[in-house]
Amino acid sequence: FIPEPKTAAIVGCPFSGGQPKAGVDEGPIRIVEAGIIPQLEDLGWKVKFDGHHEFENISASLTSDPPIGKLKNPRLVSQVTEAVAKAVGAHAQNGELPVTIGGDHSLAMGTISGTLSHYPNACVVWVDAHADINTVETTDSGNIHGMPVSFLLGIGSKVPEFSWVKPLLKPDSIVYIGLRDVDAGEKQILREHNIKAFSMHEVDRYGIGKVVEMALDHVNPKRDRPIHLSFDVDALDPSVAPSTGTPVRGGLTFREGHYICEAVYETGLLVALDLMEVNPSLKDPVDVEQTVAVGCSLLRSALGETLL
Ligand code: HAR
Ligand code: MN
Ligand code: MN
Ligand code: MN
Repeated sequence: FIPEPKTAAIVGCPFSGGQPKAGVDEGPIRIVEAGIIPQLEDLGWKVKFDGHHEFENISASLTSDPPIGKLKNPRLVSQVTEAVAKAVGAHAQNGELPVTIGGDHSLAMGTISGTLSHYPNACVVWVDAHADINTVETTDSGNIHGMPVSFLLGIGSKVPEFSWVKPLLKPDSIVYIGLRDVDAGEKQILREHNIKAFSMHEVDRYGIGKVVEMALDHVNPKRDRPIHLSFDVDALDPSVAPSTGTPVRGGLTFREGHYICEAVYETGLLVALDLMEVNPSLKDPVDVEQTVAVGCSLLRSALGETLL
């Protein structure tokens, strides 16, 4: 799908409005400072990066952004993710592979909308401790980073402020890997809509190799659909990626996380990539450096770095 010479477009998204903890907006800045661009160039990619996106004008234009129902910062999240959707869609249209670095996972409302605008048949592999599928009705926290999938599917009651989000994603076109902290309401949604999910229980039972094969067999049985990989760093065990806003014990090992990225790359079908929720302000410098480094190495694995 991506023409040669392969070009990746870094979409740096310093954004934290989908959740309450400051610092996740520094994630993309640190990952770029750590050298992700030359690292991807070393893998043979042409890498475009024209600076991190600036969402300040959006925040500045919002004199106030009171909650809508439980949803926090709804106008800000909507306008930022709409801008991200346009950026990602334009990169895809240009034949580039958008690599979106967050920032919190509400951004995936934008990235996946952008991908589907150009590749309507794309499927999504969502790697996360969380299902991020709460609706307006089921969210307890009101943090929109726990909700992007429901907006993409068009489930739950509609919020006019988010009318730009088109329900382009079908429930059989997304598969989860790594889940272990799923709210009761989310479990019900997953069941109701028959959404395939491989939790850590299945990773333990079958091993990561079999889980990725089963996941791809579900969303992409003929291996002919473009793939959007949305990777929340909290899918990894907190011992591997400690500096993230909602760590949950019992996560993917370093190798399991990288294996998913390698296996998706090997399909030759990857058209868009997200790496979200690295928050460099939550831990000591050693843990932060480890988390930033693992973010970089996940991105390299998804873009073709091999062990041999
Ligand atoms: N399910 C909880 C909520 O809706 C927490 C989920 C959000 N945490 C994330 N997303 N990092 O993956 O608030
Ligand atoms: Mn750009
Ligand atoms: Mn997430
Ligand atoms: Mn998560």
